[in-house]
Amino acid sequence: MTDESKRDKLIAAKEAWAREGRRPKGGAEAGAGRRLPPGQREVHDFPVLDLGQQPNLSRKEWRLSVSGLVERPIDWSWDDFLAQPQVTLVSDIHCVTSWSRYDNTWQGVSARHLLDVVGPRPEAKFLMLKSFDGYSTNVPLARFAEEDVLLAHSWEGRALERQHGGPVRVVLPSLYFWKSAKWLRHITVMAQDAPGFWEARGYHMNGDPWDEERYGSP
Ligand SMILES: Nc1nc2c(c(=O)[nH]1)N[C@H]1C(S)=C(S)[C@@H](COP(=O)(O)O)O[C@H]1N2
Ligand SMILES: [Mo]
Repeated sequence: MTDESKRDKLIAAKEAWAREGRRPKGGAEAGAGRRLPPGQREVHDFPVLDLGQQPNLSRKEWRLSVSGLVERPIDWSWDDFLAQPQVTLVSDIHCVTSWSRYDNTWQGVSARHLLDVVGPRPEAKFLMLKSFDGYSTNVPLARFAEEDVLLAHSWEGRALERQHGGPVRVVLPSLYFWKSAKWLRHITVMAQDAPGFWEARGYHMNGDPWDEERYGSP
């Protein structure tokens, strides 16, 4: 099979699950006050999920731009990015395909700092995250502005591997992991919500794992 047809098959399968509203069976640990959201199971490896085309970018080639409803648009090189204050944050991953991975240590630039730099306008309510592989995903500005969100360049003390989104990915722990764009390229700040890649194919617009917002928002 060609890469192209493999990718089409994968996308078709996920669209079908989204149509069926397929929902993993709730694990024994699921429930109020628990660390594991409903329908999730803990894993100890770190699965790789993407569209099958992993951009091969050096840090020199990488750039990040932010535009839309902001006071001060940016276009950062790697050096600009590294010149920002750096944070280390530990968080859990919850993937909509039902795996969760606890205690991931990430290092990079906090989303709050990025927002301070660009200054969202009062009418700004949503972001579209866009990646070097053509992927996109929408997130509420309020979620992106939470304390534990970052643009990560390292995981467990090492440069983030290409397969996990290096040079830089978003890490947004309070939503399912499809919202954490790998190979981040651009952020558009918007007043109205709009669907990203999977959201246009039946995934939930918001994606909160505690409310099991997996598929089929109106
Ligand atoms: N650019 C890009 N980011 C992406 C994806 C993708 O296909 N392209 N897949 C998403 C999905 S569905 C998941 S579950 C996570 C997987 O991240 P991982 O491969 O590091 O586990 O990345 C998300 N970010
Ligand atoms: Mo995912």
